[in-house]
Amino acid sequence: MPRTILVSNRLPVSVQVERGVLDVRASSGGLASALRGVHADGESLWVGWPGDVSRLDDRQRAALAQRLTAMRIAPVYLTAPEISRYYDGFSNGVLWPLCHYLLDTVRVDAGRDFATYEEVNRRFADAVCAEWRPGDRIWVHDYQLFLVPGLLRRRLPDARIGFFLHIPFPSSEILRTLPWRDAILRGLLGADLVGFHTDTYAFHFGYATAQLLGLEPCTDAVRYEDRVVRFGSWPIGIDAEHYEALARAPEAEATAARIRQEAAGRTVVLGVDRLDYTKGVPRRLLAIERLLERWPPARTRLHFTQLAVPTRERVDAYARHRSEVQELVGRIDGQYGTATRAPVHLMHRSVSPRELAALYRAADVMLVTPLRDGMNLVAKEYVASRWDDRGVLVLSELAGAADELAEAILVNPYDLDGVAAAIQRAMQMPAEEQEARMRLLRARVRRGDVRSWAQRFLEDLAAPDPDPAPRTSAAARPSLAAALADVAAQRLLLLLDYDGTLVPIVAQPALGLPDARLKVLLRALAERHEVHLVTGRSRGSIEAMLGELPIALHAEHGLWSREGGVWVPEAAVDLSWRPAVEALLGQISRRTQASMLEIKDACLTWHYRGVEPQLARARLSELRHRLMRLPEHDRFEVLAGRKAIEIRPLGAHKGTLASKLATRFAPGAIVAAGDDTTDEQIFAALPPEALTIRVGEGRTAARFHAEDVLGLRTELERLA
Ligand code: GDG
Repeated sequence: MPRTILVSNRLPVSVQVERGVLDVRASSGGLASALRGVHADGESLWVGWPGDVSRLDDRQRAALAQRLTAMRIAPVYLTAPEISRYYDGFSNGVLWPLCHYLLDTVRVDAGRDFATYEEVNRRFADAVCAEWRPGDRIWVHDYQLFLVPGLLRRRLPDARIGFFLHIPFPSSEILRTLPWRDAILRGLLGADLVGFHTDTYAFHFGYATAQLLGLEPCTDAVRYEDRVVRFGSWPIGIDAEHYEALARAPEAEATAARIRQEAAGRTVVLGVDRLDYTKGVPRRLLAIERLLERWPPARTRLHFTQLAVPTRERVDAYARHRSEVQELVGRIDGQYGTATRAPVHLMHRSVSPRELAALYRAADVMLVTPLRDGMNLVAKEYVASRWDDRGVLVLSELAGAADELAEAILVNPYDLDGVAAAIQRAMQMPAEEQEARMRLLRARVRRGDVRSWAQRFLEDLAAPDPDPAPRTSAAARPSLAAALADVAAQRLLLLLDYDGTLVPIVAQPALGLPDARLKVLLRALAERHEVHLVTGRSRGSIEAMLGELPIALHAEHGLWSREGGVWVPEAAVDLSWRPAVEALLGQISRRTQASMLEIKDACLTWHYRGVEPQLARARLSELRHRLMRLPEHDRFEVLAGRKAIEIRPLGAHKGTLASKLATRFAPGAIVAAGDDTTDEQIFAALPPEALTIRVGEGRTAARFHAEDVLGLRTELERLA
């Protein structure tokens, strides 16, 4: 039976040794509780790190292994140095602050940490591969495991892989500062479905694939290699019923009453956060200070409790953060406290779920003001606990939860005056308004609870691809080496594209020069075979680079051929459309930074490789639209290439040339290689027996694949 394999850094349990006794405890935290339901309900297996087991002896380890197996858990054990580099160093020292837009906090020079991050991600992938059976779905979680989907895809090409990110996916302008950004994006693109909390994060991801990898994403999918990767938002929820039940329990009522009594008629204001610098506690305290300063009644009416749960204390930034918070609390209480009362109370510890529910029940005003937060479950837990429809939520607009919880008082956490004013407004909000807002909030939190979140993601993961590409696993593909070895003894017709096929694509076409080894290869091939270079470049450009070699050159997709030493035009071509098209392209090119218009003898090519992706898309659609409206529109053809669009005479393409040349050779003695749509016209024009080779991934009519330029060149060396 197919299963769901859950993969996350932390497991739903964590292992400790207390006075030599093995202790396996349920671990807390949003992710573990969110997935616990999936694991309990269905056929599933959970792969993750159980915590530090270095102090266990062999007997305890065996006992632990047995207990984990019984819980359907496959542990990935990590050493202390691994934890320090992969978890503290790279995950929490680099990725965490980066994704929360705190560039100054990102560790400097984390190369070694990244190497360990890669290594540990590989170990997680190994553990999944060891367990995976055909039909199993894999669901990988969070930023500690960004590379896992990509690593899995290489080894399990046919597996269904989902990924969910629990923290914000930053704007691509932030992501681009990360030296390992490409690896992270390619890792994610190994998945079939990539999920985020909000549409904004999903948009950032799509945009980053365009800006940083040059892909062409649509709103919710992007083609990568030979697959479609879907992405979108699946906002996580909480177990709303459970929180409501906790808050309804008489015990919680009693504790809440005690808290209110201690506040002695003051307004109970609450903050609940892991003591993490992204949660905005210092600024929240400054806003409270501002309120006490500006609105004197607050000095006798406000009772603020901040529960600050210890977290990641081994990371330097967290220790500094803790002292900053403690100092601020001291300063405010020093200034505004009396002999018997302090306006701010700091609880630096964790509390039981029951106690937490009681705190939520007691709070008249809840402050959730992170500087950035993927979602923020505390906001939802507060709402779910308020079955009496009372209380006011003040929520940062920079938390993912703000997209759903619009009836909260939304604030910009960087605006101290704004936050102070919002707290005052919350403290003064009439009961009817509280009720109206809270009722809507509660309905929404209950509807989007954690079960429906997991169910919807897993259903979407199982759904068939919208536009399936034929999937051939690498192993099932026919071997190019063997096919070439079979024909090597004959005299062959070689039709070779240039850019992207014999040399890598570079930013500027003028820089795509042939290296000495390529020239040696082409010369050697020409001694035994008939070599034709078929390019979209102009005559002048290709001749300057390869004119000295004894091979035939074809420029502008075959409009010009040089088989002896002189260029011959294909046939009389109608160029009456050129002036109008050139004027239009010139106009668009001038308005578009980093684009370039290439003017050849017959064709015009507009290159937009470096153009800002959204602008490029808009300009392309404008261009296509205006081209179609030209009176000359039936005299030219428009062809989309790689980050370039080409306008050329009707009917002149590489395919026309290929079929003409092919008549001179037996079908089995033709070898053609290319990397983009213009080369597909060659593949389509040749007889089915020809050895057609696509360089790189992508939809193709070619029979064989070469991984990249170097891969193809190595294969061609067999023929020389
Ligand atoms: C990440 C993302 C996203 C806290 N203190 C105690 C305690 N908690 C519980 C809360 C809540 C959870 O921990 C914290 O969840 P958050 O969502 O607020 O924040 P992160 O831990 O940063 O979680 C976040 C989440 O993943 C899920 O995708 O929402 O944006 O950063 O459930 O109640 N629980 C108990 N005692 C405490 O002292 N029992």
